[in-house]
Amino acid sequence: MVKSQANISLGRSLIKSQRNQSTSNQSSSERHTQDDGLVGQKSITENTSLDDFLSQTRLANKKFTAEQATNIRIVNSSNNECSAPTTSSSGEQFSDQLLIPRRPQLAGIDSAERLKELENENYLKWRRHLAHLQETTDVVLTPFEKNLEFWRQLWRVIERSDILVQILDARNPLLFYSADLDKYIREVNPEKRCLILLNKADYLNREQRQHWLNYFDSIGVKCLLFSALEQQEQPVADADAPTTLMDRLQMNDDDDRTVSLDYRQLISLLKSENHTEKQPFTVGMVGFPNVGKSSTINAMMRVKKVSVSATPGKTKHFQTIIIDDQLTICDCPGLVFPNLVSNKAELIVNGILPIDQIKDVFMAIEAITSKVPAAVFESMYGIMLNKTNDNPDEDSIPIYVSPLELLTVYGYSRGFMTQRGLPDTSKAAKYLLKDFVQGRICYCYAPPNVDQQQYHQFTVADRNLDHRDQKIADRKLQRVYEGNNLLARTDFDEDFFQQTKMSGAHVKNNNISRTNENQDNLATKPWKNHQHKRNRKQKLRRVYSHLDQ
Ligand SMILES: Nc1nc2c(ncn2[C@@H]2O[C@H](COP(=O)(O)OP(=O)(O)OP(=O)(O)O)[C@@H](O)[C@H]2O)c(=O)[nH]1
Ligand SMILES: [Mg+2]
Repeated sequence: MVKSQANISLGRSLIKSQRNQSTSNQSSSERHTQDDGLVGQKSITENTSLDDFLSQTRLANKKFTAEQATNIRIVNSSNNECSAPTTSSSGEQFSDQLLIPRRPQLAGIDSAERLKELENENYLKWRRHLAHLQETTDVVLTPFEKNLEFWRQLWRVIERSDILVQILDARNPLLFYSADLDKYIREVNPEKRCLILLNKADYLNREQRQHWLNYFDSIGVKCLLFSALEQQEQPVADADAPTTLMDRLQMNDDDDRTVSLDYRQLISLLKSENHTEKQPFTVGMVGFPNVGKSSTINAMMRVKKVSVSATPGKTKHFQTIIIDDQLTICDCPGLVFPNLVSNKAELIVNGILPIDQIKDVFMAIEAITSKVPAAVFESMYGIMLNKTNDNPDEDSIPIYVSPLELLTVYGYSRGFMTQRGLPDTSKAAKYLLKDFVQGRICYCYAPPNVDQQQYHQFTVADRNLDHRDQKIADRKLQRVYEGNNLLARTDFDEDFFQQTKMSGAHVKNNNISRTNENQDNLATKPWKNHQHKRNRKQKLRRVYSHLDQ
């Protein structure tokens, strides 16, 4: 039956009025504004100055007219301020000024428009504060999140949650930690608390885990260790078994905090934080992009409930997942909080920004080669590198490699070539960065007051070849070498002329070459010799010759 147009529009208007009613019935704490133009947009960490200016004028609700030729200022190019940013040694003293934007107090706000205006105002104030901090000091900030819509989503998650779990990548926890988030959640409601979950604990050994637990204890923050990947990989049937070897060795020691939590332990620990017996208790998962917020939720659910990706910025809208009738989890999109980082390359190698956003491949690879010794690359990729001497002491053994050398040699070895026949360094850089971000080349940062050299030591793995495999590989290599090394052979010319003799080109009446060819053929292919058949036929003819007469 075909529905009439009138029925459809009646249905639509009923749905619309219902939706309006439900919005107006919401409690004041659940009122949120959303800039329709911003929904579904990407996270913005870097803007051109014009984009930035335009977005700020839009938020400030101001209109500008262009003025030509009146405001021209000549900038001396020799005095250019665009030099590479550096981290200030005195940067830590400003860490208490690295704030996240606050949502305006809802009391006394009567309309959504007014709330939106105040949110924009607060956001602009916050941007000005950070800009002022950068201008007046030598502090260089992380390219932090500049899309207000993402901050609105964080505000929403904070208001819904009873506790916040700040998820940090265990390889470099302080880069991902925002002390101000802890402060802000208490400002919203003094009953709310913040926990630290060091995810990707599978990258750390026992001593490293202990160092970080000691550090967070010393600053009075509750810290838990978890590995979403290990928990996901654990088969459902073996759910009761401990996961890693280290965890198996320590399975009897319940009090050992260096053992990463089992997903059931994590769930019960979160439930135990519910001191007010609120049902359901809501936990917000927040943090930088790519730290494993969604993976942790999937590990807790034992199924893939939310999407996960190795590319940062996968979750774009917050989602609510019900674990059971006592516990609900909120998955928040990843946000880059303001922090002190030397440059954008640092964010890329730490997996916070997508590798595709890379502009200067050498700067990004420098961030890796300055930490990882050349021997690690050599053993991992089976290449030989020319090392540079980083140490001013002339006699010291060079252990590091320059980005150009690494990219060139690695590019050659993988066959990444440009059309001009040169190694494709940008393609090589992307593969190397991927290996670093995904932990195939693992580098872990020490907490303050722990010596980095002692904390993280590289062990160069032999290339997983046992003795027999190594022999086979050597023989193969030798054969390839011998096959290719034609100049070393003494019979090189003879072979060549032999080949032309055997070429068998068809020349009319050239019996010599054909006879030669036949003889050669008979020598190499005996099944082509039909002489014996001819003999047999002649013999038969002789035997039966009387019948022919
Ligand atoms: N080694 C290891 N990798 C992990 C672990 N947890 C997550 N990952 C990997 O980290 C990457 C990012 O995981 P996600 O769960 O998408 O991270 P997210 O925090 O939700 O990221 P956004 O949605 O972009 O904010 C994926 O490639 C995961 O496989 C872990 O415990 N160990
Ligand atoms: Mg996610």
